[in-house]
Amino acid sequence: MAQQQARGAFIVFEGADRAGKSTQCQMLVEHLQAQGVAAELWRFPDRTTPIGKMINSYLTSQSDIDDAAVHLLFSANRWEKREELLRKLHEGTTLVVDRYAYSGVAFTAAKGLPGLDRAWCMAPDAGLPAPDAVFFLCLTVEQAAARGGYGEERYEKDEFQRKVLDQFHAMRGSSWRVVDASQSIDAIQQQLREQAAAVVARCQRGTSPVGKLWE
Ligand code: ADP
Ligand code: FDM
Ligand code: MG
Repeated sequence: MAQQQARGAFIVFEGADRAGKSTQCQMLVEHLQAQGVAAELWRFPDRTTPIGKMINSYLTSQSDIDDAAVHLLFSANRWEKREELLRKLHEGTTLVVDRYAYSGVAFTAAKGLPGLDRAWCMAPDAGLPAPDAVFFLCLTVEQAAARGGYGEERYEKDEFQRKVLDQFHAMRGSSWRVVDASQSIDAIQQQLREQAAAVVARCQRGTSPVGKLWE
């Protein structure tokens, strides 16, 4: 059997809108870096690429794109980053990623459109690198609402967010760590740091190759 190399960890954050993903990702990356761990913050969609710019224009309602087509763009936006993502991990950099394919599936499947069921939504992401851990920040729509109003983007509506949450819960798997996101920012961060340290250490031992979605 080929000997495995030490590598960076691939950690994904998922959860409801306003659950605190972006806040916690940023804090975790800064913490890891302060500990001497090579770490980068990534996010999906990555709005900087040509595909990401089309997605941004859709999310900000500057353009309308067919639901199936935009789903494939979100997936393509992950595929176009695949090589760089794997290279970074193998160079030893830990990636903390704000949303990934689980959001892709949850948001399209939540539309409840004929033909676009969960199996269809999952298919284009099959074979992408699988995260070593998914930190799911769990918050109800009502708790999220107490954190202030939505922004201007498509999908930022209570009724739709409820359906998205149902889809997330249906996808929970063994790599998921569910965190109660109604706690204080610091209490959540403390738990995430402990969980992340274990994942980073496991990947540094070099016994754990990067998996593939949805295997
Ligand atoms: P997300 O990226 O999941 O949409 P953000 O990190 O942008 O969430 O946080 C959304 C809002 O909620 C921000 O105003 C943020 O300061 C606030 N917030 C984040 N975490 C908490 C928390 N644990 N308790 C209270 N407010 C929070
Ligand atoms: N989103 C995100 C999708 O619909 N599909 C995807 O594959 C991904 C990664 O884009 F409404 C949605 C989820 C959210 C929006 O918002 C991105 P943030 O604030 O940039 O996370
Ligand atoms: Mg965010």
